[in-house]
Amino acid sequence: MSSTIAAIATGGVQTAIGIIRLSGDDAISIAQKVFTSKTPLSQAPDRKLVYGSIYAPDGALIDTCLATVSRAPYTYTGEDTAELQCHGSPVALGMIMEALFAAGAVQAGPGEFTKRAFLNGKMDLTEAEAVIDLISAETQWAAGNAAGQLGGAMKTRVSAIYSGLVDACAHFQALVDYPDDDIEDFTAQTARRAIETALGECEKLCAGFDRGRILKEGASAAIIGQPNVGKSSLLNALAGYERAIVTNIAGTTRDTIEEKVLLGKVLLRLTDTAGIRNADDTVEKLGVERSLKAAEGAWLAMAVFDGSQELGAGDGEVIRAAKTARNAIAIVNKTDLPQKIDAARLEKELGKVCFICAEKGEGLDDLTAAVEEIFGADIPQSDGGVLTNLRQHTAVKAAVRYLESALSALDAGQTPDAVLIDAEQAMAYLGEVTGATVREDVVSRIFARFCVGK
Ligand SMILES: Nc1nc2c(ncn2[C@@H]2O[C@H](COP(=O)(O)OP(=O)(O)OP(=O)(O)O)[C@@H](O)[C@H]2O)c(=O)[nH]1
Ligand SMILES: [Mg+2]
Repeated sequence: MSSTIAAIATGGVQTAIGIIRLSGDDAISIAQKVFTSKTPLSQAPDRKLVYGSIYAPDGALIDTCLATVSRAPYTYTGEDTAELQCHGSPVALGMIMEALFAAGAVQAGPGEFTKRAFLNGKMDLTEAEAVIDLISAETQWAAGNAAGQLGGAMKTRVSAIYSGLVDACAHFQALVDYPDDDIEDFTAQTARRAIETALGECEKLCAGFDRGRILKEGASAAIIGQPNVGKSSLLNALAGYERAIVTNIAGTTRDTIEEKVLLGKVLLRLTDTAGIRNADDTVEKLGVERSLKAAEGAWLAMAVFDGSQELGAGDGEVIRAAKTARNAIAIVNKTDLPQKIDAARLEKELGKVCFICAEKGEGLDDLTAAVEEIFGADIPQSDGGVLTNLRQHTAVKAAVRYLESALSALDAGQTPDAVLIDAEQAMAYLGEVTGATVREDVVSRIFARFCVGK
């Protein structure tokens, strides 16, 4: 028998509608104790709204609202559930929660509804983790991928690999059980092919992780350039507020400054950097080292140039640094001044050139379109079949190791039982991805990241 949990699902701020959810064996009877309606909730059909009133234990009216009940197993959690759609007053919702506690409900922990759904087999772990990803998605693309995973895209991919390995293990088991049989050659070959296929699929999943991470967490972009070209002005223009100090003194920015910015559909984790030049000053030298490092590890180098100046030796250094990033774009700033820059050379060197006036915020639409284009080409949208979750990635990587080991064991002519052990380990790790073989403490940690009420 499960306890009946209750939580405000709509957060603690004033909203038009505030929803309280209940789940557990007594969800409907507890809801009925506080909610009075013409048709009692215990007699209400599933998923039909019922109009009624909510009363405190002392009989005082708290709210008039709608309620709905759903009976196990056809519910989100797999248990009986009730939902009260009240007015979104945090005070009234708090009073209703008190009434529900008095009637026997207990406060739900973070993610407890989804945890129950997982434990009751309503969803696997990839789908459960997609719930939190969808709620916390910061871009349309991230939301799209999470929705796909919620729809079972990752579960389908991983389950297919898992079931291929079940077949392979059955073949190896046959070899272990009937070593002298003449099925040996055929069976060994079939089993090897199944392991190779599983390995290929796992490797494909791992290869997509970088892309998935960028999709989910945003792409790193380093704004680099010589001193005074307008790097910090660009950061401020994109952030929409004075994030970094801007002055006409070359070398104003000494250290890296970070800011998350949504550029069109692309979430960028921007880093403003110190101007790249041969500095004598120790602090500035360290700053320049950080600038070069930021470019090197970035998904995108946004190389800024002062359009009112001719390209010089220092710009060559900036171009070299930009080329160390995964993608690069040249940004010619200060278009409000007479132009002297050789934009054609920049295009030849870095491929894409945008013209902006950071001070007036001009040209940012073109820059946005250019970044979206680079992103779209490098990070194709996903329907949920791409790994975005570090825990899942770590487990698939471990499966890859065991599958490689299984193949080496086969190559080395080891006995089928040795290969079988490796293949079964790989299956256990794939089971961790979907939750089929995951430890309880890991499950608890996963759901602790959720919000209360989900
Ligand atoms: N005319 C003009 N001046 C600009 C523009 N953008 C920035 N500036 C000026 O250029 C100077 C340097 O701007 P910053 O944004 O501090 O340049 P930075 O590249 O961050 O410089 P460091 O931090 O020293 O490396 C400031 O005086 C800005 O006002 C622009 O579009 N047009
Ligand atoms: Mg600066």
